[in-house]
Amino acid sequence: MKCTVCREPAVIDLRRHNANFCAPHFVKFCRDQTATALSDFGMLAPGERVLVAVSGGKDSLALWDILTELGYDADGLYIGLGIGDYSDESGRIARSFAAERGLKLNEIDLPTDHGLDVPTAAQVTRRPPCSACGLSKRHLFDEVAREGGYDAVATGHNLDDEAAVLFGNVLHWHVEYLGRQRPVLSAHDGFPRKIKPLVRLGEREMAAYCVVRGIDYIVEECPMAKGSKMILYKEVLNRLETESPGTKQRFYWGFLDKQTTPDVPAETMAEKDQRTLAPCDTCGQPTTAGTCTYCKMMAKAKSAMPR
Ligand code: Q46
Ligand code: ZN
Ligand code: ZN
Repeated sequence: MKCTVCREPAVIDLRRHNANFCAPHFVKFCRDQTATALSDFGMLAPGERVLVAVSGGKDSLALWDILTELGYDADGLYIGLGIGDYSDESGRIARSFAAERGLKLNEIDLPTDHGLDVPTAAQVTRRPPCSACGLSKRHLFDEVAREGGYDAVATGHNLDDEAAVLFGNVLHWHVEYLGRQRPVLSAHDGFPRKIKPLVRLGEREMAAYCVVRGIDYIVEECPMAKGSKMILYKEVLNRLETESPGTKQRFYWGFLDKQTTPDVPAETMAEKDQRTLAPCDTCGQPTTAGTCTYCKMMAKAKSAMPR
């Protein structure tokens, strides 16, 4: 197998692009795909500061690496969720990635800084763990981005993630979610812009990018993801992809091509109605209620916890 560009031995074949790449040309391919997404969707302007949501997994670390190599001023934010060994290990990996490259990693530890871990918050408020986790992460990314003056929050969602979400939204006809499923959501009323620069790259490519670049990442999935519908949707799409390479890309990119409204604001799902936004009485984040959903959940969880 030879590199399509230079004819040297290839390290990866990309069937959906009908191409093979050697290590240097594969790295260039990943950076070029990211740069295309950034410019096609107007995600970041030159000189803007971006906060990368770092989980310790392959996608977020590859994203941080690529944005830095493309010359962006990119800091990381790692949130310790208090999910046992998974959190200990992912935190260690995120810290050593940043230290080795001299990058700035902001850190919040939910148990230490907010008095509660995700499994406990979920249990005492009777929310599914991923709901309590997602709410906490969105809230804290918004808060750190606002306080740190970042122009955008970047997440490592890749083509496989977005195709699986789209598949689920179509299966259940979640029309409202379909309208908001975009690679960029513009800033709105104190909420930062949200961007997904990896939407042109698949999961396998991100794993290969980390291997080629010598990036250590946490391979295990979060234990709370077990049995999730997203894993099932990914398996279904992978089966289709094996039979017909390019299916995922056509499905998701075709959806983006057909979106007619140019932009929607990056308000959180909890703040999606049109009532007036005012600062949360507990944390100061914009909310339509007196107290934001995150502060309500935390207050409820703390009052329900055994002393
Ligand atoms: S970290 Fe959090 Fe995910 Fe774990 S608890 Fe669910 S949402 S699965 S990206
Ligand atoms: Zn090559
Ligand atoms: Zn609040």
